Amino acid sequence: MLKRWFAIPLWQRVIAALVLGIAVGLFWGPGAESIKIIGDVFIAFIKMLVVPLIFFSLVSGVAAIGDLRKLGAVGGRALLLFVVTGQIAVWLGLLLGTVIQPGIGVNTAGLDLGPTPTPNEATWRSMILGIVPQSPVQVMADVNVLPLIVFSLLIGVGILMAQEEGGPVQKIFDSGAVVMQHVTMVVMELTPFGVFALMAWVAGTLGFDALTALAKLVALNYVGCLLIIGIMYSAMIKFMAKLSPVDFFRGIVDAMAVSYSTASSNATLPVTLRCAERNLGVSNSVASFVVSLGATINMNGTAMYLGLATLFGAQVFGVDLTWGQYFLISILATLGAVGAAGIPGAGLIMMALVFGAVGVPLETIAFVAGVDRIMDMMRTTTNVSGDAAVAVTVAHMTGELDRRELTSADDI
Ligand code: DAS
Repeated sequence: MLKRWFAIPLWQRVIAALVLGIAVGLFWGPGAESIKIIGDVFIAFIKMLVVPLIFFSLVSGVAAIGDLRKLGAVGGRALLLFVVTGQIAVWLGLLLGTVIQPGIGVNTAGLDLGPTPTPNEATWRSMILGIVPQSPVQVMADVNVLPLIVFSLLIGVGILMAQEEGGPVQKIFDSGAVVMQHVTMVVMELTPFGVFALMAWVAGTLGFDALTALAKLVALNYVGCLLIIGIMYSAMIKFMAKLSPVDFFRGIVDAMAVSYSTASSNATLPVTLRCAERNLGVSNSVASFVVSLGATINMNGTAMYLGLATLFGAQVFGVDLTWGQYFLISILATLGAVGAAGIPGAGLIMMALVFGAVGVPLETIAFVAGVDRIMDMMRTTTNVSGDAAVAVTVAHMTGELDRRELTSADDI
């Protein structure tokens, strides 16, 4: 029985749990609240992953650069493109959430929200000081992601400066990152059960209004991702890499298919590397640096989603946001995307980081968790396409793009 269960791809089990959960919830009504605990346990396991995943994945990703000098021509251009595309993605998510307002109209009066996080009233001075991980262990204990990201990046750079590449310290982080990815895969096996319980709770206590709002969120997630892929990446490829977008997407179609089905940038990495090098003519050194680092820190689909989902949560639970908080969301969503590991559910994990800072109830995570996998598949496809787009662009800029390699139509 168990063998047959695990033989079914996880995403199909999640979709089945989603549909079943909605049906049971609509039939059962408010009584479905009694099984929400299953979903809360699932969310608690997801939150357990935040600190170790960020710490090991980021240190390992930075140390994998292998040589600080690489952070020059190739790294500098790649990081600049990562930041610029990430910011455009976040503000696209904020624009979609503001204009369409998917979370409006849900009656959450009856919901027990638990402790609503108080908005971050930090002053600029305390925010800047807050970025410094004065007590790394305390930062981890408090799940304070911003200084944790800074601490992780510094440890990675420290390994590079100590020329400790391949040394015991880097080996600990490399294997730690792999171990954490496997631990996450184990936790993700709980997804069908968590999704079933949470969707039954949402459907049973909040009814069709909530389901309609979730459908709008999923639709906007796809619209945002398709705009990033179809407009932002196509423009980058055409005007910066001087390449035909059709040739580009034809060259990475395998990576897009694998990323959509696995919802994991890390799992898709070997395919993305092969597409970049074999189909698009990116040199091995640029591809291995940009695509590998990108799989860890360049997640434009996730950044867009974190901006959109924060507004969704604020609208559902009636939290008014100021422009200053919009700006804070844009910073934290970008950092959340940087900190998110390339594994299924990373975006769901990072939502807590952004919500807590602007006073959006963390209950929003439970509310959207049921449909996260469907959205994650498209977010990951966007993330992976962005890694390939930056690799091709940087390769062109640094003379490391062999256009003879470019696959003609009949080679695919
Ligand atoms: N699944 C993540 C990835 O692999 C993206 C996300 O969760 O948003 O890129």
